[in-house]
Amino acid sequence: MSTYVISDLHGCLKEFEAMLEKIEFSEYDEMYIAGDVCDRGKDPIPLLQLIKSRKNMHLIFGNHDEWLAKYTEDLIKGKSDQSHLYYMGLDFLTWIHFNGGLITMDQFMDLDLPDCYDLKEYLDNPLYYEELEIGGRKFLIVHAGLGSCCRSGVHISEVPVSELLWSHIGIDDNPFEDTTMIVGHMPTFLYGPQYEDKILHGKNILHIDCGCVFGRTLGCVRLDDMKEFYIKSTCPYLE
Ligand SMILES: [Mn+2]
Repeated sequence: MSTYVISDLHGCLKEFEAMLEKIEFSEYDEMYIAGDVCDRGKDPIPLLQLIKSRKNMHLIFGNHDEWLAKYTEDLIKGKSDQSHLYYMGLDFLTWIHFNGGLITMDQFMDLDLPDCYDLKEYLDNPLYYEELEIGGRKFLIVHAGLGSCCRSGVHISEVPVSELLWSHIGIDDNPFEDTTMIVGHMPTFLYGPQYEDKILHGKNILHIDCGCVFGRTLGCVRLDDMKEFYIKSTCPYLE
């Protein structure tokens, strides 16, 4: 039995399936998805449904998953009354128009009503972080960072959800001495061209978003032996 962590799938179902094949993922393994399953890529809703259907896949929310969760009720209303969606606020428009939410919204609204409610129920009970101990080594998995709580002595339960979802963490900014952090959110190529296409190792912290949806790679780490696995993205390359 092995434990894997992956992040920022952003609708990249094909690459995720290729990764599952590569790591020979079985019912005896566990997969933690460190947020941002939704938006930008081709298949966010089928991907979310796949993850939801597998007992051994655990979604830790990212900001993009939070966006869908926040608006499921409105989208369900919009299925029978489109005018409902004309009056959504700036945050909704920011999600739909500037952050790749349109495809997620479209695919969600194309679902049958029972499937909409199934997904809504799944998203109504989010996980924002996970602490694991594997082979005597402690791990903390979170989507983005700790924000202003990034200081020694802090406990993860004190960190506001908005920071866990949205903040940016520096390459070496892990305040926990005895715990290895694993984060996504910020594609590694944005830290510099030398970090492109691979998992970035900071001081006791791994940045695992390798920018799959931006045409780079999908990275995955196995916590039992810290072995890394990669799948080349089929998405268009974006600067
Ligand atoms: Mn994110």
